[in-house]
Order: sequence, then structure tokens, then C-alpha cells
Amino acid sequence: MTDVSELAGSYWVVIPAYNEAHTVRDVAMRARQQCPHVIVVDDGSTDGTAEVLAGLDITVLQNEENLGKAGSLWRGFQHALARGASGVITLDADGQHTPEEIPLFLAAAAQDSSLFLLGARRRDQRRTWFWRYFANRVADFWIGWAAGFSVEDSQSGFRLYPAVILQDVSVRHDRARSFVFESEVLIEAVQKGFSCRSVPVTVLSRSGPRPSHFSPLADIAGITRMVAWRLLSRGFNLCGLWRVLWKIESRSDPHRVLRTHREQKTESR
Ligand SMILES: Nc1nc2c(ncn2[C@@H]2O[C@H](COP(=O)(O)OP(=O)(O)OP(=O)(O)O)[C@@H](O)[C@H]2O)c(=O)[nH]1
Ligand SMILES: [Mg+2]
Repeated sequence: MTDVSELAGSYWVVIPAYNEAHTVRDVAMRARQQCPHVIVVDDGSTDGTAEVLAGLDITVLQNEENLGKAGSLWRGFQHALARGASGVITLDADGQHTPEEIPLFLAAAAQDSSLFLLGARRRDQRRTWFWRYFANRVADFWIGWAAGFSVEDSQSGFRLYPAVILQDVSVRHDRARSFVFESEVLIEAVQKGFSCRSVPVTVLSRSGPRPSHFSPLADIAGITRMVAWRLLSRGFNLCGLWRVLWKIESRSDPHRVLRTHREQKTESR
């Protein structure tokens, strides 16, 4: 099995940041202690987010205007893939995720590098914000139904995307898709035969003064529309509903994963 510290060099960390001047430097520095390649995508911030990162040994990509979380993640993914990343670990810039937990993802990737890893925030910590928790659980149900497995925390931004998945999925990432994108990538990856596992992580309350970018009404409505469309186009995926109700975990299609690995090897020759 591959050593976790060896793996750290082949996974890139991508941190989308929109007006996160209060927290992003600390998050980026701590992520840099875990992995040598860290990218912060400053999404047209107006509070000096890029400036506070000066002097750090990381890559800062600046969007001239706000592209939304989806567009920023996408830009970070392309940057990392173009440099040969085996996968990308994403985490939020507001300090709610703990960069020291990155090795948990690397340890799981060491066992199976094709797994989509979802940082599942501890339920007792998420319950502190009741309505948010409730909205998330509703989203978990719908997304699980569409994907066909029981999802523990579909809205977590702490994730590991293997390169094989990023190269295979094609999902809209325009500004309107901001918080829908991460749910849709998950559904598409699983529908394409990749497997997803949860990695338990901690979640802290936001310390900075800025308001949440997540709008429970608009974003949950966007996610519901996307899921409804996917369910309609798959004849309501009754098998998926059954699997969610019985809390059945995601399983991979070994042929699909093998084929993708083979295609990748042929391309890199
Ligand atoms: N690049 C970019 N990042 C964004 C945008 N909106 C949100 N983000 C980032 O996405 C991450 C998550 O946003 P949050 O507002 O914290 O959303 P959340 O964590 O789901 O919600 P809270 O629990 O209220 O914090 C943060 O790192 C933000 O800076 C955006 O328009 N562009
Ligand atoms: Mg947050």
C-alpha cells in the first residue's frame, strides 16, 4: 500500500474563496503543511482576499469577476489536472474545515485511488444549526435517490475528487450552478460507475464576519430542480430509491473503473 506522505505530493488542494480575507491565510498555510501543491481560487473578492495570501508558497488564481463556487472549483481542477495531479482535495476557505484532516482522505485514497471521498461532517456538530441541518438532510435524501446510494453529507465542501472522475464527468459550472455543481458531480460520478465513500470529518462554526454564501431557499431549490431533472431522465430510478431507503452504500462498477484507468495509461504514453 502507498504511504500517505508520499501520496500528499500527487494530490492538489483547491480552496475556493470569495471574500474570505479573515480566514483564508490560515487555512491555506495549514493546508500547505499537509500538501506541497495548494491552489486558492480568489473569486473576484473585494475584501483583499488575494492580498492576505502574499508570501505563501502556494498558487493563487484570481478570477476577474465572481464566477461562483462551481466556476472557481472548475478552474482549480483544470489547473491541477494540467500539472498531472492524481486527484484534487477541496476545502472551504472560511475555516470550517480542518486542513489537518487531509491525511484521512489520503489514507482512504491509498487503499483505492478511484474512490470519490466525501467528508461527512459529524451529525452532532451539524445539528447546531437546525434549519441548515434539516435542509442538508433533505438534500441528502434526494441526491442519494438520484445517485442510487445512501449519502451521509452531500453538501460537504471537504472532498477528494480522483483525477479519473474529474476527467470523465461533464457538469455545468456556470455561476448559477454555484452550490448545485458539487451535488451534480457526485450524482454523475456514481451513475458512471465510480464509487463514493464517506470520510468522517469535524466541522467548526464560521469565525469570520461575512454572511453565508449558501442561500437555503435558492440553493436547495436549484439542487431540487437538478435532481428532479435527473430522476425524470432515468425513469425515477426506483432502484436508487430502494437503495437509499435501505441505506445501501455506493458500489463501484469495476469494469468501468478499470477501463478508465487503462484509457488514462494509453493517453499518457
Ligand atoms: N469561489 C467562490 N467561492 C465561493 C462562492 N461562494 C462561496 N464560496 C466559497 O465556498 C465555500 C463555502 O461557502 P459558505 O458560504 O461557507 O457555504 P457553507 O459552508 O455551505 O455555508 P455556511 O455553513 O453558512 O458557512 C467558502 O470557501 C466560500 O468562500 C463564490 O461565489 N465563489
Ligand atoms: Mg462555510
